[in-house]
Order: sequence, then C-alpha cells, then structure tokens
Amino acid sequence: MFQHVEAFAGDPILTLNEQFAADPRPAKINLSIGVYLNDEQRIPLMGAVAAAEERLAQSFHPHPYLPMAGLPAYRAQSRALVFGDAHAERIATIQTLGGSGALKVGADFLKAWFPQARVWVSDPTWDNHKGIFGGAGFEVGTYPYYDRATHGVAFDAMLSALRALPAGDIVVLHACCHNPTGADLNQQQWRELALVVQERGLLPFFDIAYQGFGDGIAEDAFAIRHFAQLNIPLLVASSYSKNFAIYGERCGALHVSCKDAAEMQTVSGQLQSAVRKNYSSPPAYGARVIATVLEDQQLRAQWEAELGAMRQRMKQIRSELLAQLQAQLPGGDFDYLRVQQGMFSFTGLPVEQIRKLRDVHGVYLIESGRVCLAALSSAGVAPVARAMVQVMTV
Ligand code: PLP
Ligand code: TYF
Repeated sequence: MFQHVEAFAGDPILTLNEQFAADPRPAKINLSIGVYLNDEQRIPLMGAVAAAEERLAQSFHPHPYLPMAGLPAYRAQSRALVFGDAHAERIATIQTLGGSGALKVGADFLKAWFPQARVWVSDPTWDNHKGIFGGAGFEVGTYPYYDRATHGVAFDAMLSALRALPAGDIVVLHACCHNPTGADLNQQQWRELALVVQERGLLPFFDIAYQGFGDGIAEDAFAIRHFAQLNIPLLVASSYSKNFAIYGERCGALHVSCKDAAEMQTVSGQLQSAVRKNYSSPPAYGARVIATVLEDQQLRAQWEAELGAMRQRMKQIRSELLAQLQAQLPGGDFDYLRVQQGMFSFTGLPVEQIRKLRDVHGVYLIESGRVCLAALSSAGVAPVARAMVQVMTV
C-alpha cells in the first residue's frame, strides 16, 4: 500500500540536533536550534510560569473543549500584548498552536479568500515559511533582505522589489529579531515600508516569534502597531514559545486587523472555520498558564522582569563574544554581533568552516552560518571564540 511513499528528508535543524545529542564529546556546544538556554544550559522554567501553574494546580479545572477560537481571556491578552490598547474592536484574534499554527491557519484563511495572491518571504527566512505557505497551496517567492556587506537589511532593494508587486500579494515580514539573520528594519524604515505597502495595496503578514527579545515588548511590536495605526489591513502570527519558554505547550495567536467591527466578525468566523477543518479546537493548558500570568498584575510584572533579564543576557553574550573575537583576530569583521539582535546572528562563515567547527571543535551551527547566541553560556564564549578564530585562520 505505501510502497510509493517517498522518504522525508527531515528538517535540517532538527536533524542536526539529533546529531548533536549523539555526539560523545563532552565539550560539545549546540548553537544550532532556536531555543533560549540559561547559563546552566537548560531551558528555563520562568518563575511567573511556575507560579501560575501552581495556582492552576490548586484550583479545580476539568478538561472541557475550548471554543474553536480558544480561551477568551488568552485571546484578549494576546491581542493587547501585540497591539497595545488600540483598535480592539476591529481585530479578530484566535488562539493557535504556537506561531506555526497561526501561520498555518492564516495561510489557509488567505488561500480560501485570496486564491490568486502570491506570497513573498524575505531572502533568507525561517525555512518553514516556505513549507507552511507552500503547503497551503501558495506560490512562494522571495524579496531581497539581507545585505552581507553591512550585515543589515538591503532596504533599498527590498523596497524596490515590493514596489513591483501586484496589489493583493501577501508579504511576510519579521516584526523583530529576524530569523535567521538578526537584521531588523529601524523605525524610520518601517514607516517608509508602510507607505509602500499602503500605496501598492499589499497585504502584510507579520510574524512575531521573539517579542521582548529585541528592545522590549512594546518596542518589538512597533511595526505592527504603526501599520495598524495607518489602518493597513494586516495579519499577525504571534508566538509565546520563546518569551514564555513554553515551547512544547504550543501557544500562539493569529490576529487579523480589519476595517471595522462588522468585518472583524465575518473574518473571525472564517478563522474559526479554518480551525475547525484543521484540529477543531486548541489545547487548553498552556493558554490558561499564559492568561493567568498576563491578567495578574504581580505575575505579569514578574514575567516582564524575567523576560528583560533574558534579553540582557543575550546582549551580554553578544558583547563578550565580540570582545574575544576582536582580541584574537583584530582584522576580522565581527560587527554583525553588534548590529544584529535577538537570538540569532549571521556569521557569514562559509559552509566548510561551519563543518570544521562541528567536526573538529564540536561547535554546532546550522550550515547557513546562523548562530544561536541565546544558547551560548558565558563559560562557552571563550571556547567558541577560539574555535571560530581557528577555522577562520587555519
Ligand atoms: N516564526 C519564526 C520566525 C520562528 O523562528 C519560529 C520558530 O521558532 C516560529 C515562527 C514558530 O514558532 P512556534 O514554535 O511557536 O510554532
Ligand atoms: O529556527 C529555529 O531554530 C527555531 C526552532 O522545525 C525550530 O524556529 C526549528 C525547526 C523546526 C521547528 C522549530
């Protein structure tokens, strides 16, 4: 029956993680997968999350189905976290299975109602953007994004490409902490981009998987809030995987900013229809944990402080690694560590050097040259700097 089924090549990031797990060298360091580890090299259990779980454990919670759109308190809090207090009446929000689930439900919704549109993603982007939008039946193309020379955004090329698109095409934008490059637009560039999107009648789909990992919760949502302020119709896939360190509970949200309350109601119904046809209704536990934290003043303040500490730690690791690399290889160009932000940076190391890092030094990066700085401990900085300088000079 299944003879014709072709083998799945696997996800390159997850395959590399399996290889890392099987590597017997005790000094190995994994900077491949996008997961935040604390200085003890563990996924943290945030104090606010633990406290909310404790509360939930002490109250009686049977396990009914959630509505198709998810837990109401979670939806309201999720919308406010992304958009602030503005426009609540015209934003349709549903709970989703992580940011990936938001992208998938959003993609299905768009394919049903904008069947002719094409989807444009940044070059490069998170690989699964192509998987999810392609899987929903879209033709997926790329727009220029990363400038290897400046380690920043190739903004003029990006704008020209978007200016040439037909009205109604869908543009996927990383709101902050771009994966895989760490290169983000500044506020002035977002303002310019918003005008082009508005003039051309493009439909932006923001992906915000790292809110709070760049400059702050509100700062990282600047682009979304600015576009919404201009009444640009838009979608947002938001994820709590990283900023609540709640990866496996699959917590995210999909938001669609509409013209008015009536349009919001109609869109909301179609989002629920897309959920119904995928998995009927979302899981409850993680959503209850997050709603408990965000609704409670004290837990929320605790969460914001913990998130701030994670952000500071990533910045600290960046500057420590930069200092060591500059000291060991004064002519080298490591400025990318300074100008890029979030979990990732793009080292620009050629693939042979990435392989040498792994095979000779036990330092794992994915072959694009992306490094996950959020997984590096302070004790790991010196060996990683040494290994990088060695593969770059030998
Ligand atoms: N979007 C981007 C850019 C990501 O890097 C990720 C993954 O980490 C996701 C979406 C998916 O997030 P989640 O794990 O919540 O599905
Ligand atoms: O880019 C990353 O490393 C994260 C984590 O199939 C991830 O987004 C990687 C691969 C994958 C799911 C999550």
